[in-house]
Amino acid sequence: MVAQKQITLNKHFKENMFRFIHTADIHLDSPLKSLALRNHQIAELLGGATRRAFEKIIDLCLDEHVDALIIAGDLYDRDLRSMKTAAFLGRQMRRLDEANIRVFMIRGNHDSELSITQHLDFPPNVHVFTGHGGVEELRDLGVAIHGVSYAKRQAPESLLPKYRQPVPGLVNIGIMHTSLAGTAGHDVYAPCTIKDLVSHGFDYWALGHIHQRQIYSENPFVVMPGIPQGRDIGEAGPKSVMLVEVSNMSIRIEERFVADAEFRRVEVDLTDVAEWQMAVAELRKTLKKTQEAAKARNLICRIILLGRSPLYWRFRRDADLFEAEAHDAAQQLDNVFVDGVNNHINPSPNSTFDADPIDELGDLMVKVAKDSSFCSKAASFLETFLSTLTPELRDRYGVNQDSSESILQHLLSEGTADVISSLKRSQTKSEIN
Ligand SMILES: [Mn+2]
Repeated sequence: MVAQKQITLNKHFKENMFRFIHTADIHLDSPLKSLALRNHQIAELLGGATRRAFEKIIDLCLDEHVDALIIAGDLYDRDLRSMKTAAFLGRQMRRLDEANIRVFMIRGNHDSELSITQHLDFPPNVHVFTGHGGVEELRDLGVAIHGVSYAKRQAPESLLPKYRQPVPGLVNIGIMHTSLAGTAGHDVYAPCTIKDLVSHGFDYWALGHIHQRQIYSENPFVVMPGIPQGRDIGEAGPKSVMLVEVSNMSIRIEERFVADAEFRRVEVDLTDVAEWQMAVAELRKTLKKTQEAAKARNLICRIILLGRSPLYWRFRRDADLFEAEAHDAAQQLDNVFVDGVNNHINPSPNSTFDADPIDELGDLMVKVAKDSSFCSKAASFLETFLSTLTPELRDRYGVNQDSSESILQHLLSEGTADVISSLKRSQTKSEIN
């Protein structure tokens, strides 16, 4: 089911209809993140995914016979160095031109006016707003489209003052690339508030920049469509564009899924699962269900193992074996891939304190790791170790007192568990021999 929402315009709008697709942040041909490169199948899949998603957006424009495509910035990822990217874009834009579909786009921080190192050969249906901003009036269709491009990569001030007032008697659409009020720890780009946008008097704000889709306001519409193709597990979930219809004094929006590959975090709860084969069966079942719910043809999963399980030590010891099982399970479903397994299993209460001497040793080690005199000795050892590192590596391991304390705790608990699981491994080996 697609999400649909509608507002009523309190102004006269002509009989005719105006329909458009709103997208942003395509980041065409953006380089692969290092994680994807570890798995050649995923690397191959993601290598062409932004292009395939863009092609699907063009297909959707043609299938729906829309009047226009609106791109709210960051169409490509960085200065357009590749002739191949430019040629691809030109081809796709010409497909729209042949169908009399217009394109209205602005440049964002990734594809600002300054970053264009090669001339884009766009057909005449494409209108790119400049850094000064402007308005395109389509009087026959009853709409006015406003846009302002990024002149430079940075936009520390609000761009809203550059937008004209709404054109009276027309439905006004504003295209803006903005980080809105911003998130702590991130640079701001053309900062402004939802309230500022709402009070400007436009009927639909077509935003871009934030990769997570969100409808910030419904009257008027203030819409961030999100990235149409996720590029790593940080951009998980179904990805889409907005199909917008202006007609009969109303605006209706509809979400349409376009991603070629979808990332998902797949949680597998192994509470009380005591047999390895049962854990594998649970994983297979969960993968199948996830595939059925996915919106894209290809699915890239990050498996998250959870719960309190008697298999805790086995999973710690045989993590590589379970990862191989996960790849095998994925391979048996078409177009499903696993980009990693995160083990967050906890020991079940009755598996920790049995008569096994190694478990008893583990219990003792956990207690010792909490002892204050042990901790201060370990801390001074860590300090000595950190002082032997290069400054860059030291930065990665924490630069202040608080972070080195949490690193110490992390190392102690991980180290304890690793020692126990490797002792268990040698115990198993000696049993076999
Ligand atoms: Mn951006």
